[in-house]
Amino acid sequence: MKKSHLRFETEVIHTGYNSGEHQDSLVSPLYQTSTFTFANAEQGAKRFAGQEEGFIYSRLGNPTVKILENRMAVLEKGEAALAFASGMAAVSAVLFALTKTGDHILCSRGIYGCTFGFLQLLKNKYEIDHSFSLMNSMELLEKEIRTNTTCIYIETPINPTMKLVDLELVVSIANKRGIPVVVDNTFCSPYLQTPISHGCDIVIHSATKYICGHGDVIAGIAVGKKDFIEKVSKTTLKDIGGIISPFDAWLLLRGLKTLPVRMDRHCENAGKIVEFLRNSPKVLSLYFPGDSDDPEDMVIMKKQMKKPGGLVSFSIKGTKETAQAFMNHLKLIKIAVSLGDAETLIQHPATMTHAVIPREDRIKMGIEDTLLRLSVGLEAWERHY
Ligand code: LCS
Repeated sequence: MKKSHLRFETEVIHTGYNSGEHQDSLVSPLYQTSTFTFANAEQGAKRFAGQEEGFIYSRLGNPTVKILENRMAVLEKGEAALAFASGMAAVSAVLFALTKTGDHILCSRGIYGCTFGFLQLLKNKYEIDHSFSLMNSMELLEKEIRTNTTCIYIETPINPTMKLVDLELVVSIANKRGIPVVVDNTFCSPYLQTPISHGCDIVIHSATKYICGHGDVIAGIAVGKKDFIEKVSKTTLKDIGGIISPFDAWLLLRGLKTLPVRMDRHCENAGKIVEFLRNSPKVLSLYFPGDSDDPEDMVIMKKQMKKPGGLVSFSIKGTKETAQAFMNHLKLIKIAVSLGDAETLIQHPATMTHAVIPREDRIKMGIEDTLLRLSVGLEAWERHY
């Protein structure tokens, strides 16, 4: 991918689309088609053999999807990207591509519940092992990386505890050992953090969240080097088949145009909520990037994130039932999983997004029964009296 000279706010609108190639349509068209016609049998054969560029069948590529992929590659500072039917389709396709039986994956101490579930599947069915690490010092990482580690998998901020991982620290060790570093960048979007510019190899998104921004699509994205993305495209995407629909790709292209504007507003609103919660006698602890007891967190936040983001977690004084009663008393805020939508959402990780993780592991990750996660929306934060 050519280095772009445009600013992020301009790239989200223009990059990867040339109206001259599409009947001068201002907005990228929706190619809602399953297949593409060949002029003759020889052309079809050439396209299948990779001797001629062009579309074949939408599981192998589609023009609307391609525009989205090209735009995401530039926004994430990568060489190429692939879009998927869900964030989990992206996670599983990337991890399948990086591992084989006998390998080991080193993960941040805290990952999304279904990613945890997929790691269990890899372990039980294919003997691909994993372990969790705080990843907060060279010594620890040196000790925890095994001879059979073929992938380092990170969420930062971690869902839902908002703890941060120092990407440059991990990269400095992973590079020496030639181990690819995968970062799930769902919580930040490329507006707040671009892990590839810190030396990471692959970025994953649940595009369901901030990339879409409107709560009406389930989708995933993977970004990385051209060779790796091509390999995933020709193996774990093509043959497992978790492709995005052209319509969903079109909706993501629409959502992306307002990403910077939305993210600024999410961040501003989250800052107000943090101020409010910090002063509440009902709140036991607050989890927000750069706002923890750990001074290192602020250093990491400033190094790799533009702003702390739109997600706020907090634990409430009392029990699980106290937390549930609090949720039930909310009027405007909706009780729902997912995040990054216009609507402010609240969920209870211990019984919802992270319920599949056994309690003992969940507690080690910092997910107490009284923890609540708010995805701060775009509403006005002040009341109109
Ligand atoms: N990675 C992260 C960090 C996530 O938060 C999620 C979904 C995924 C991957 C999977 O993406 P999906 O397949 O759903 O597009 N996280 C959710 C959450 O926190 N609430 O509901 C879903």
